[in-house]
Amino acid sequence: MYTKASDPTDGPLTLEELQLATRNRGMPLEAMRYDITPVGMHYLLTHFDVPFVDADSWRLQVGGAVARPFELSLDDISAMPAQTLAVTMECAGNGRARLRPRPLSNPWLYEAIGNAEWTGTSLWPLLDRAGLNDDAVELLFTGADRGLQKEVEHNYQRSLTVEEVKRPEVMLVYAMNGRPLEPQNGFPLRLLVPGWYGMTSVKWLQGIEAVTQPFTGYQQHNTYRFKQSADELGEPVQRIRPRALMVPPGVPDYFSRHRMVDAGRVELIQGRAWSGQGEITKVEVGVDGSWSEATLGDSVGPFAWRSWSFAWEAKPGEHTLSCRATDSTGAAQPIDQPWNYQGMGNNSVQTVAVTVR
Ligand SMILES: Nc1nc2c(c(=O)[nH]1)N[C@H]1C(S)=C(S)[C@@H](COP(=O)(O)O)O[C@H]1N2
Ligand SMILES: [Mo]
Repeated sequence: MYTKASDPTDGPLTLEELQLATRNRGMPLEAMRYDITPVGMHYLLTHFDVPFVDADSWRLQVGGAVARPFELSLDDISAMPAQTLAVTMECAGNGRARLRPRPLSNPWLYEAIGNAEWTGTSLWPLLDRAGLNDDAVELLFTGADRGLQKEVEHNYQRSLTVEEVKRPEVMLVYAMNGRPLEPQNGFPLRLLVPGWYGMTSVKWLQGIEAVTQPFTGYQQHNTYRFKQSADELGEPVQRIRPRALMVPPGVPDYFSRHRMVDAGRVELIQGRAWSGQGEITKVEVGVDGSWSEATLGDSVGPFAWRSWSFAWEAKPGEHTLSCRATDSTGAAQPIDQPWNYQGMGNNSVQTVAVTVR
């Protein structure tokens, strides 16, 4: 029987969730050893189908409430001043599958993250060239992919306020880790909004339209909301909440992923921490519920994760390791996350069970 996605569940994973999970892979947490996530290990989230885009005939349309609408080819955009930025991206639904009851959508645990090096051109100079009308309030970004969600058919679209797109780090990107975007990451061009959860960084971008009313389309109004029930509008999900994750220590059991560590030596627990709200100022590691500060390493860039490490004297027995980040706004990760209807922004602390033998 088909389980409606509006019925949150704490039952077994449904085939629909599995179907989404096999299309939308996560980043294996051991990949946090790399400063820059290899493209093939970066997480993926695609709502509909990956569209087939012919780069030669593709054009980006810039229009709406502007004085001078225009279109650009990929060559035009590649010829503009380029910047490269390491940016940690995270899906707003990361952690969803740990909420009870479990909201039905892509069932992420911890792994909807990646830190790529993106190359492109800053968006604001382009909008300046188009000349925004005085009554323009938002920019609407349209992707080439199309499908239905809750019976509403639409192209994937998200908007941002004029204020937000003035940030120089908001860019149109055509390369990831020095290579043209892969089809699944938005070839030939995507928006990149550092600091915001991933849904804002529209892939397969084909249009940018200045609008005079706030956009109320499906991906803006019906989803990406912190809310308690279907009929509530709720607050919009925007910036990435602080999170620390650890590289799973020792070796795993294949099926359960339970970790085994050898006793009699100091185990270096390491990981990454990030926040879209401000710099990471503290990471703590919990060993069986008792917390100590980890040593912070460098940040890979102003919008990228920061490394951390902690020397653990592993004594024989069963242990629970946890990690918790705090950012410069004072926000810290909760131990228990209050439930929300769509399973958004669950940044509760990671716990890893370890057997020391
Ligand atoms: N056009 C389009 N853009 C999109 C999406 C999509 O389904 N279609 N998914 C969004 C979401 S929810 C996330 S988390 C990121 C994921 O980017 P990635 O697959 O390159 O990691 O892309 C965003 N941009
Ligand atoms: Mo997402």
